[in-house]
Amino acid sequence: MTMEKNKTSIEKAAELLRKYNNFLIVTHENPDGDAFGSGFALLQYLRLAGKNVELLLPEQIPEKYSDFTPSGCLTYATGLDWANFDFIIYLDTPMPKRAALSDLNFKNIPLPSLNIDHHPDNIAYAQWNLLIPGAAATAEIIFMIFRAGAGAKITPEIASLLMLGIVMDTGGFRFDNTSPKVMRHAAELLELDADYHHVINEMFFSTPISQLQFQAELVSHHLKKACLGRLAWFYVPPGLVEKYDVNMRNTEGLIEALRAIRGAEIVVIMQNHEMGFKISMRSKNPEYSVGSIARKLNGGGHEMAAGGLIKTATLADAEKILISHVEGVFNAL
Ligand SMILES: [Mn+2]
Repeated sequence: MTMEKNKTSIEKAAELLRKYNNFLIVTHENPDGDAFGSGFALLQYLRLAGKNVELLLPEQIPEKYSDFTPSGCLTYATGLDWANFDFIIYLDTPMPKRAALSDLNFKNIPLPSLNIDHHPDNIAYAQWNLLIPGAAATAEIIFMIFRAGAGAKITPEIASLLMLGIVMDTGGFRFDNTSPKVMRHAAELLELDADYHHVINEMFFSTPISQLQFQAELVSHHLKKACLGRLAWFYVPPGLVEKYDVNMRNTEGLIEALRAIRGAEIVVIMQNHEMGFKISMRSKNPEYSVGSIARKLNGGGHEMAAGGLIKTATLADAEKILISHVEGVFNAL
C-alpha cells in the first residue's frame, strides 16, 4: 500500500520543522479543542523558533477558546499568497476534503506538506505523514515532536495549549482513549507549568446559563431512545438554537449529557442539514464502533467518536436508518 511508503517518524517531523522557515498550518472544518490546541501550540512554538507561520482557520473562533487564541491567527483564506510559504502542515485532518481550506483546491497547493494526525482513517495524503492512531490527540503527537527538539522550548503557554488539546480529546481523561502514555505526557506538561486549572475552568466550568437551559429543553422534550435504551439521541429541532441564542459550535459538551445516561451505549446528536440530517455519535463501549456506522453514512472519525450525514428528506426516515445501523452494530456480536 502507498500508505506505508510515505509514513514518517517523530524525528523526521521535528527535522522538517527545523528545516523550513515559512509555515502555513491548516486544520479541519468545525475545529474542535484538539484542532485549536494543537494548532495554537504549533503556531506559538514555530514563532518562538523564529519562523514565519500562519494558522488558517475556517471561521470565527468559538467563545470558549477565545482566552487561548494567540494574536495574529488568520481566520479566513481570502488573499493567501503561496509565495509567503514554503511548507504546509495539516493537523488532525484525516482527508483533504475535511481540511478547512475555504475555497482553495487541495490539489493546487504548490507546497511540500506534512500531515500529523491520530484518526485511524487518515488516508496519508501528504508528502510526509505522521500518523499515530494510538495517540489520544493530535496535540499529544505535537508534544512528542516538540520534545524531540524542533527548534524552540516548550513554554508554559505552549504546554497549556497542548494540554487543552489533550483534555478536550480525552474528555478530561474520561474517554476510552485515556492511555497510560497520555497521562504521562499530561504529567510532563504539568511539569512544564501548563495551567491545568485554567484549561479545566474554561472548558468545563464556564457554560453560559442559556446553553444549560437549551440542554434542559433537549433532555425534557427531544431525548429519544431505541434498542431498549442502548441507543439514545437528541434531535435538535429547527428554532431551538435561536430560542436560546446558542451557537452549536459552542456546544461541544452537549453529547456528554447523553453519554451520562445509564444503559445508553451509543449516543447521537441529530441536526437538520441542507442535504438531510447531520449526526454526531459517541460509543461508550469499544466493542461497538460508531466509526464503522459513520463510514457507511457519508462520514468518518474515530471508532468511539464519529460523525456522518443521513441523506433523507424526513426525520422519521433518518431515524429509521440510524436505528438500523446501530442495531447492526449491536447485533454483530
Ligand atoms: Mn483529535
